Amino acid sequence: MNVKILLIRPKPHKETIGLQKVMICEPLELEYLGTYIKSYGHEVEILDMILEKKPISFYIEKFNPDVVGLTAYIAHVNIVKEYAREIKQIKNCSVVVGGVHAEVVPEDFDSPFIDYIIKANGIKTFGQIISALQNNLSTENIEGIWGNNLSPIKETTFAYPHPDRSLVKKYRDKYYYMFHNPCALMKTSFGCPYNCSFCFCRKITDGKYFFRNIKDIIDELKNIPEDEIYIVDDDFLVDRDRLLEFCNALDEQNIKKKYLIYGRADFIAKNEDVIKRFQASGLRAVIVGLESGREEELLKYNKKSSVEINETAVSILNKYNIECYGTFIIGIDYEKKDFSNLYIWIKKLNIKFINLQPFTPLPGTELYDDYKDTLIISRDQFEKWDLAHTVVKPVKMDIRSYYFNILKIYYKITMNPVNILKMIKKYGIKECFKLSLGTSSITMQYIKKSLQKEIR
Ligand code: B12
Ligand code: SF4
Repeated sequence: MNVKILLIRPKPHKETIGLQKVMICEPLELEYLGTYIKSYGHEVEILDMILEKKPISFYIEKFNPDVVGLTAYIAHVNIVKEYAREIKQIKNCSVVVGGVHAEVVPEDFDSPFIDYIIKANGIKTFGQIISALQNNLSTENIEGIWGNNLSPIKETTFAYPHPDRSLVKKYRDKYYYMFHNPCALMKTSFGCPYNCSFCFCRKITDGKYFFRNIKDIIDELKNIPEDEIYIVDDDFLVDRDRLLEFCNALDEQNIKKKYLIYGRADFIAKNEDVIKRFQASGLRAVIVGLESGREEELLKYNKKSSVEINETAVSILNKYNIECYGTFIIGIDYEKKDFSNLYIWIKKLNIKFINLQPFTPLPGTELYDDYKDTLIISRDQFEKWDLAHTVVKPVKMDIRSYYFNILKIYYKITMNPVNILKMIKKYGIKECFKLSLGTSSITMQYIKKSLQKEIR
């Protein structure tokens, strides 16, 4: 007997300062799972609650699943627990939770309404669970399930079928990333060879780094309908030979797409020729973890970079007209002058798109233990662990001024008339208007936060 499986991507909590006002990306993880499970003849549907309007109960009654799979990041922990409770009230089906947070801190999902929490090798483990349920077998010996007290080794190869993107056909035209619209996602490597002290991503693969071969990537790319591709590798700019092989393959196969990637500043600074080459094959934007314009902070974060390297990297991207989306960590020891200096530095670098993240010691990283006694947002208020709330008390400022100073930088950079004009010229007035509505709504969330009597 085939199993009916409903895979759900949750809608973020209203307290989460979410990015979905400026980007909604395809749930690639659920497409991978769904494609694999479907190949065994099961019936699979993907439900994207970011885009759906009705409550979860409606879809459970409509689809009547045997198994529900929920994906979650840290900010979704309470949401998926609540979904699980509602689902179980309607139907006694099996509820499975997976995703990067479950892989590192599975205990956070402990709930009487969740049957299986996946701590390793999501696709394989999910397949094993479905097969056990289908054949009425015990799941006790499935390694990747948290609570079975087995010690699974995380896989370092990725030999699963390419995601069948038609599983989200009805949502596809709504997936975008700022000006990359419509936009598809793709993953070509897992983990990262570096070891930045604040980084959660490395924990997902237990510090291992491995990648898919170029032929396999090109085969997948050829079947993606969208022109804009967001490569969601933690760091796509690792190996210059692999990148050159990728660019050559794109040209040989006449693949004309545009790429948004994550990349480190030190690679860009050292490999201008590769960046130039990649630009010619479609590189359009790089999200660079610049983190700070202060040497001592880069050292503290074990970033293995420097202010000079950061500056060289941004100037190379500017030189080739590749957009730099700079991400920065706002230290909890920041005072007014540090915010002013950061703004001056960003302006000097001529970066138009920034993401300012208050320093967040995510559970599962070593830093969490160092800060767990000084949290102002408790661990169980998961919806506020969104890398936008400050979870640790700022040392030299009150929280209201801290948020206000973050907002001020966002405002000064995004409302800079020169930047606005450049953006309108490049992306058109309609896209710019849409993005500014999105950013205003995030700003409002911050303003409301700053006006609350008690800021938490
Ligand atoms: C791309 C990306 C995004 C995209 C969305 C991508 C998407 N698919 O929807 C955008 C830019 C919108 C985004 C937003 C956010 N993100 Co983000 N994002 C990423 C990034 C770079 C890649 C994620 C990805 O697409 N992976 C590809 C898929 C195929 O792989 P996967 O997620 O690992 O899934 C596998 C397994 O986990 C498992 N699995 C997953 N789900 C399930 C479910 C079941 C039932 C099972 C069995 C298995 C399973 O199987 C999958 C296939 O192997 C990661 C970094 C990383 N290394 O993961 C950060 C990351 C996941 N994001 C993070 C965060 C915090 C956020 C935000 C909350 C930030 C914010 N302020 O808004 C938001 C929340 C989004 C929302 N709307 O709710 C954190 C999560 C930390 C944590 N402990 O949970 C990460 C790890 C980055 C970081 N700073 O550490 N993100
Ligand atoms: S380079 Fe990026 S992904 Fe790699 S460890 Fe540092 S912050 Fe994490």
